[in-house]
Amino acid sequence: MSEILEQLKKDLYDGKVAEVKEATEKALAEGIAPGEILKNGLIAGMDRVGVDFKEGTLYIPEVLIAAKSMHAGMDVLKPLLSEADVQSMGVVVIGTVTGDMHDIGKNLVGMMLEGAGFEIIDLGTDTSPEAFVEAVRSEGADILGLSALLTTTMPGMRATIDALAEANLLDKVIVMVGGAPVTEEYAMQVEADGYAPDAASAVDKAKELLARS
Ligand code: B1M
Repeated sequence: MSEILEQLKKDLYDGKVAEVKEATEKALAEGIAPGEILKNGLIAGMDRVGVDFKEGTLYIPEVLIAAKSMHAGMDVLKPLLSEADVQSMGVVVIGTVTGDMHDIGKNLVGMMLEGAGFEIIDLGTDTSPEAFVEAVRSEGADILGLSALLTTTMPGMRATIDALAEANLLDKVIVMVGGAPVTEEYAMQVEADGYAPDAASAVDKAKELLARS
């Protein structure tokens, strides 16, 4: 592992916002691919945060500042990950489900889809089923992406799918779900059209589902 990525991981863990931005720029200047910086620097650092948060050696304020650092690094990488100048592949409405404030993974999925040529309408976090339905209708979405990071908010996926059915939109939009606690089995259980474990596979899955529709 290169020294700069090790530094990036450490700075992210320590919540050093300016240093994370700097290290991300330095890694790019050293010729490291944006995808590798993301995976082995930013995401790897955030994974360590997650482990220590779970074990109780890091607390919410520290996690929040690490998340802020993650965003600072992602801001540098975003134009590079999204620079593919291709015709629109379709419209994706994406958001984190009701009651859930986590947005880093959802933002990554949005960035990667954008990079693959999709038009992204991001509804942010804590999005109600009604807001998803309204956006799917008004934006003429091809795909709806639902993200959840808490076991307690996963039912928001089912509620959103039920609301789409009630609005007669379920057969007009492809529903994709994901997030750390979400599984393929859960996706089937809530009758989503597809599931992806990470941002890169979300792009493959979106293309596959569109080709099948
Ligand atoms: Co929270 N949190 N958090 N948190 N947090 C987790 C999720 C947790 C696993 C930590 C732990 O205990 N180990 C735990 C959930 C336990 C559970 O339910 N199973 C947890 C908890 C409990 C909580 C609170 C309840 C804590 C509290 O208040 N007591 C609270 C809830 C607040 C709320 O939402 N209502 C809370 C709060 C927070 C912060 C606000 C402090 C902060 C969020 C900041 C932000 O997002 N802006 C935070 C963070 C940062 C985390 C951890 C540490 C990191 C999450 C993250 O960003 N990961 C997390 C522990 C962990 O996951 N390691 C944790 C990096 C990101 C790149 O990965 O989001 O998994 P991820 O996204 C991946 C894939 O999942 C996938 O692709 C992404 C990229 O590869 N993916 C999709 C995601 N969405 C997808 C959608 C798709 C397809 C793929 O299709 C549409």
